[in-house]
Amino acid sequence: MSKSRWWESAVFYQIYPRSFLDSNGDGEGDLAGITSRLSHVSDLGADAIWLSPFYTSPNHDGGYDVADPRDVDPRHGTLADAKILFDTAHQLGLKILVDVVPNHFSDEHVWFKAALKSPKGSPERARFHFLDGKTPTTPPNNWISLFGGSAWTQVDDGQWYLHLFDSSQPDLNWESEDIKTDFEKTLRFWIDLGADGFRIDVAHGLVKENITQDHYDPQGLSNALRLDVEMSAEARGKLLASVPFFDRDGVHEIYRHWRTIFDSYDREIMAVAEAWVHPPERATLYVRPDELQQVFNFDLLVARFDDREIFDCIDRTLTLIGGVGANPTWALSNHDTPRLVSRMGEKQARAMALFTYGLPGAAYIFQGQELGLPDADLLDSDRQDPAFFRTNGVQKGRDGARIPLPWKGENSPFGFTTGKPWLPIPQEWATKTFEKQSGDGSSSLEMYRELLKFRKGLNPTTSLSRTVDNLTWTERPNGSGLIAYKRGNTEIILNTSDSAIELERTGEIVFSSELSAVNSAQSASSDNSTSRKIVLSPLTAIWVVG
Ligand code: ISL
Repeated sequence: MSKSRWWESAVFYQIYPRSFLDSNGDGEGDLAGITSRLSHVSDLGADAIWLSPFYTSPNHDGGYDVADPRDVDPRHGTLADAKILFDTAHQLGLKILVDVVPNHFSDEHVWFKAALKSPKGSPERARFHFLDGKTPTTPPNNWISLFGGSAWTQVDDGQWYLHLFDSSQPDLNWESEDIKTDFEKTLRFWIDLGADGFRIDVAHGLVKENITQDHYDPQGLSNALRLDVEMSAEARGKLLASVPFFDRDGVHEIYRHWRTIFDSYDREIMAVAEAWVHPPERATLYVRPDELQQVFNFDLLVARFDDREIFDCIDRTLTLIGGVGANPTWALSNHDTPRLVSRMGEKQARAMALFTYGLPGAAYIFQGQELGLPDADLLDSDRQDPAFFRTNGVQKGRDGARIPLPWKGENSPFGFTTGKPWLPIPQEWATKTFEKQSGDGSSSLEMYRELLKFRKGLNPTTSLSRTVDNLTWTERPNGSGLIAYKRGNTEIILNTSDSAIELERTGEIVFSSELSAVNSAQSASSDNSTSRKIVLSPLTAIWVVG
């Protein structure tokens, strides 16, 4: 039986369970809450959901500190709730990705507790990275945690364990057979419960090299890794490209093995790698034919609203990912990065969505992106992200993008919970609730619904989008702010500049990112000839058909 490559042009809606909907009034979202509002996701026009972690966890890093990868945290419900969620999603025609977190466990995982109680050199310690220090008080090397501070924490008998993230997230040793077997069990567990695939957390981090040595940044940005300081996304990307704990060739062997597990099922199981790699060519390795089906493209997630930057990123991705016969993915925000509206501005965010989600390949939408939510300003006393604490506030952290969703009513918490939400929801969001936006043609929500309908028109069959060949650039960056591409008889045009741009086109504008929709994307027939003048407003994208 041939399996359907359902993921190729699918729209994935990312659900951050803590912040979607709380069904029991404890202030945190839960699986029953998600189930009760899945219709929002299917009505939006998404094809799949990606669920961020809901597993047993002390929750020091929003659940990415997993204490039991095969159970549900009581804050989020039970395994029975997970099964109901999966079944309901399938009934609504939605596929399900769950997050798998193979770089680390929580320090509350039974294996880490056993390691702490076991002596140096024991098999229990060999599942993690326990080493002696350089001196009794100096860690084994100078690696720095991505959340700031040393990547090593000392235990009672003097040894140190490695954690690339929080000290409550000990890194796993992928040379250990126990770890390999345990993850195979976890993958099968969720597939057997009904999951259709996985998002692989820190997919580039599993293999570490030269763990007994200090690392010196070859670009001279610093003589130790200073990830705990503010730096541009580009500088950070380059710095991380050089480190001996990311994107080592050895990770691919793990994913080749995982692929054999996925392929052993009679339905199509897929995975998307969260791999921040540099240079972008390195990303193609994760999607070779015998590896994973997708890799996130993070260039657009950090790009500025600039014609050249956007064009370069898209064009490079199509060439590289298409070059290995894989399909691209397009994400504009997630739970780790500033929200699109805060990164670019409201108008720009709408235009960016119209331009990006017409591209061939899969689209990822982070919950609340469809509502046009910005990041919230938080009091430092409300913050929970370990990155805030480990950098002594130098990095504000990611909480601003993780605020619970505003559903209805005039007052915060807008139907999210009957209790106190785990992060406060700004009262100004009264105008941004799902209820207020539903049915309002000028709202972000209705624009996304419309957009996903139009998008389906571009991808009527999966075979059409299998290759990236069906895209032609019709306007390349020339300094004016204009870029455009065509797929079939649809041209998608973006103006990133502050000035209106006049164009001659034969087709009709069917869709515009401007608030007052098609009317203001002036389209006037100058005479009866087939070509007409289009005035494309500043910071706007349009779809032209014909
Ligand atoms: O490598 C990076 C940047 O170049 C990092 O962004 C890294 O890949 C990222 O922080 C990993 O994020 C994921 O794992 C974290 C968790 O806090 C995030 O929420 C999750 O998305 C640790 O599990």
